[in-house]
Amino acid sequence: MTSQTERSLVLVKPDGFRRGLTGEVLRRIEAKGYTLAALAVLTPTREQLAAHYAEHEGKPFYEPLVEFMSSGPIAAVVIEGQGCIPGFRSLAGATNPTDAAPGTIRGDLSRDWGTAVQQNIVHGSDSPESATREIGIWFPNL
Ligand code: DAT
Ligand code: MG
Repeated sequence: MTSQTERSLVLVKPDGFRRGLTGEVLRRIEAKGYTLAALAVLTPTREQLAAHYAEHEGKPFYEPLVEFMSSGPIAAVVIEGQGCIPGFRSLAGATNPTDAAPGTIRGDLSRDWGTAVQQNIVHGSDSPESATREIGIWFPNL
């Protein structure tokens, strides 16, 4: 890893995993040129989700978010490459799938299902500090 290389934590959320879209998400990451540094399939515990989503505790969508994220298996992925933190956020698109542009993961593959929490296929770290913290939650041995 060069000094400029960065890593980001990507989650294929239960909606994406359940719908068989993990391969499509990984395809877009690899087609962009980022590499996979770690990959795991697991059902998140509440403890992992409380740590991962600590910044959202107390918000109206927090409980539905934790409920949704623990509803089934996810794919946790560490990706690598210069600029991959903002780069993956661009690939993912806007948080709300209705607003996400066509061509993005959320714009192409999701929609508003009328649920209390947005089901938007993927999570991606939003800063180098978040990436380091989040990778430690999902891959403590990395
Ligand atoms: P992002 O996943 O784009 O970083 P976030 O960190 O603000 O977005 O929120 C975490 C997740 O919570 C997001 O992916 C979907 C859900 N969410 C965010 N804001 C919401 C809202 N106002 N109503 C319903 N769900 C929301
Ligand atoms: Mg976020």
